[in-house]
Amino acid sequence: MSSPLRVAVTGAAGNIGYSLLWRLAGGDCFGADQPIILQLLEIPQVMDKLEGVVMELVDSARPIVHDIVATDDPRKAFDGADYVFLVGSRPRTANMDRADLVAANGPIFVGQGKALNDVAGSDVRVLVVGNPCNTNAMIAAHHAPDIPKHRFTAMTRLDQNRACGQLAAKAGVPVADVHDVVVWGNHSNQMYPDVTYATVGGRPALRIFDEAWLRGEFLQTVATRGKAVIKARGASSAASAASSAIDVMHDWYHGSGGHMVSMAVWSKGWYGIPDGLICSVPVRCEGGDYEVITDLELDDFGREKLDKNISDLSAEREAVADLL
Ligand code: NAX
Repeated sequence: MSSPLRVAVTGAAGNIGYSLLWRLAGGDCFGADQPIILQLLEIPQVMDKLEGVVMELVDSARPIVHDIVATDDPRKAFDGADYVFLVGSRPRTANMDRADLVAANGPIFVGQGKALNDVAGSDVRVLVVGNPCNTNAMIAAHHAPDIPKHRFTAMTRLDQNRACGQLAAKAGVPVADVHDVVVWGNHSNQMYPDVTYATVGGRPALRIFDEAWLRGEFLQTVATRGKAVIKARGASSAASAASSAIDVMHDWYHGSGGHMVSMAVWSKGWYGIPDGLICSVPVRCEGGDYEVITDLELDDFGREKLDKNISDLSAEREAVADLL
């Protein structure tokens, strides 16, 4: 057996955490033979609940879990961490708009970025799930100057997976037959799931689905899926979010099998996305890293969608200017 990976999870006593931790402990992310040490972070008021989660993890007796650390100190949670899931943040409440959410959660990622910078492992990779995840990832990366910017990503994989699910259902094929769907932009209802290069059952998606459906019902369903889940379940997406977080880190670690996947990453100016915005783009993962695919064509519809996302992300950056 190889030596354990240190895997940190924040918001570990929350809804997503309750699903994510068991997928990690079951070996779905790094492999069934790869030992892990779970380093779990919560806020002081929630440490009792986290203790209960730890009891259940212990009671699950998962063989790859070599140790569990539960703490309210980010420096302890991130100490030597190889892979970090930043899930913890304040959820959006009834009368909060996106700007309020940005203002409420931004400061969390200042402190966590600094702690990562000081104590995380030298090869650390960080996935931000807590919303607004693109801007939170930008804030954390900004405050971790010693960690290369490309080691931070924000999660748009749930949007990609939602899109794949809809395409598979419409075509009547297993979702495993859907490849190379790409999400552009912000993790918000403005994100753009692009099927221009996607295949379904080995055939180009554009030859299977008509444009009116792709730009209408499909786009609308994916964009409002989070709300639909809340309406049906009475609670926000948790297991699907955890599953998508596993997919991101799985592919980052093992590779994406030659396929394009979506990661929101620190822009270097590709596709006209201003430097330093964390924006979802197509990538391929291989050898423990990812490469942004920088030469795809966007049609006028896609360009307009991406431009709207760039404008939203720029406004979010403005709103947190005092934290940068
Ligand atoms: P919960 O409210 O169930 O859990 C969040 C947990 O984070 C709580 O236990 C809370 O105590 C903890 N927390 C708050 N501040 C913290 C801090 N400073 N350090 C450590 N822990 C802290 O929310 P949950 O349903 O688990 O969702 C977590 C986050 O994921 C939310 O911001 C949510 O909006 C976001 N999501 C992001 C998605 C994405 O695709 N990027 C999809 C799902 C989800 O909406």
